[in-house]
Amino acid sequence: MLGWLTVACWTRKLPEPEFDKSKNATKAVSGSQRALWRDSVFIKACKCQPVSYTPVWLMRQAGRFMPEYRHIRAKVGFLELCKSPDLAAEVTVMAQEKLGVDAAIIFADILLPLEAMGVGLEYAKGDGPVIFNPVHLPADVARLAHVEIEDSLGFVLKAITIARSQLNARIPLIGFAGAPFTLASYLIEGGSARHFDKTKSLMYTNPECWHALMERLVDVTTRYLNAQIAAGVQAIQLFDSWVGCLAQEDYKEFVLPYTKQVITTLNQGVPVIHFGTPTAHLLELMRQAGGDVIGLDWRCNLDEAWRRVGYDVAVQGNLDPVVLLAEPAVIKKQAARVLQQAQGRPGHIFNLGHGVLPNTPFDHVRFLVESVHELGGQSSDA
Ligand code: 1CP
Repeated sequence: MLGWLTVACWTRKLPEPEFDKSKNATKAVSGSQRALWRDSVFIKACKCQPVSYTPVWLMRQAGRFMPEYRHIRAKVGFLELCKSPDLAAEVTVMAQEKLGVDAAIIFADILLPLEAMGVGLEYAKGDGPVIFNPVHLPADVARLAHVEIEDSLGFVLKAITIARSQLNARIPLIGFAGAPFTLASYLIEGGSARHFDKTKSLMYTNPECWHALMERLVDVTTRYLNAQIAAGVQAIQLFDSWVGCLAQEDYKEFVLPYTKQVITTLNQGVPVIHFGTPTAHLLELMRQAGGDVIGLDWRCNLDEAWRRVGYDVAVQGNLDPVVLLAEPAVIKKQAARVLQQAQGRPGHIFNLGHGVLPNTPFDHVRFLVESVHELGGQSSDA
């Protein structure tokens, strides 16, 4: 362990590692009943409680960088995979086990509830998602279908139940949804965007339509997330992936009240991670909107960002995903820098500043997880 980490480990008083690696491969027979995840390093870190080592998981930890995932995808389309609970659960559990990460995230996508709203969704090869009937006018908002979660998104809930039963009982399962702004951006742009010009134009020129759309998205998202909690997830991540394109005042007026409403309407007691990019200018406002954990992208310094949001909230992040394309020595050095910025304070969850890139070598990802465990205080016999 690095010297500065030893000094900074005053918070890590627990003598016993909460997670025994040797048990990782053994699937829990009665995981949900035993609920060992309650004492996991991940859940404790979400609550800013001291832990014996820094937990790590990675956004997009199940994805194209993983050979087993590519193998499955060679036979099954992406939407079909999301809608096959057994396969989605398999991918979820496989990623956690192969990487040795401290949390699993259910395999799904933030755009699934939009498809349920009847706008038509396709993941075109190489071009990203396409929404066939984008929202531009109040009439488009009025046309959005009411979503009965069980009927339209029951496959995600089923995947959660299966994944929970197959995961090691010590490993928490994270559920997720897109935050209202990021979902609205896909609905309005009709897919991925660069400048979010259509989204912002609607916001500025037709605020009533904007507010009506956000209200619809808050309603679907809160019911969807509460259903995920009921189905068995232990934490929630709210992805506001593209919210950093907004100025502070616009975030305050057009986004904050809605994100806050989602977070406050979620069943209490389940930690919420509130993530966005590139959000250095929005961190205090995101904190106001809520979340037990603020997700940081790689463009900000973790130490400064944490000071700004306050040490009574946990932080997650924030290694640049591109670092994983570099050689192992660089990966380790950069991981050490992130850990050094966290100073061993209670409430740091190690992650990337955004998702794992598809062209990342699997071995590098695995090496990162091992390095974080080693540098972040996991004893070698654990
Ligand atoms: O196999 C493939 O080619 C599909 C690639 C892929 C994958 C693996 C997509 C398409 N989605 C996913 C899974 C996914 N998406 C997960 C699974 C769990 C895990 O992390 O392991 C999660 C959490 C998401 C969330 C998601 N989807 C976000 C938020 C996270 C982020 O990256 O900011 C977003 C923006 C999406 C939209 C999306 N899904 C897929 C694509 C190509 C896109 C568009 C991205 C863009 O607009 O740039």
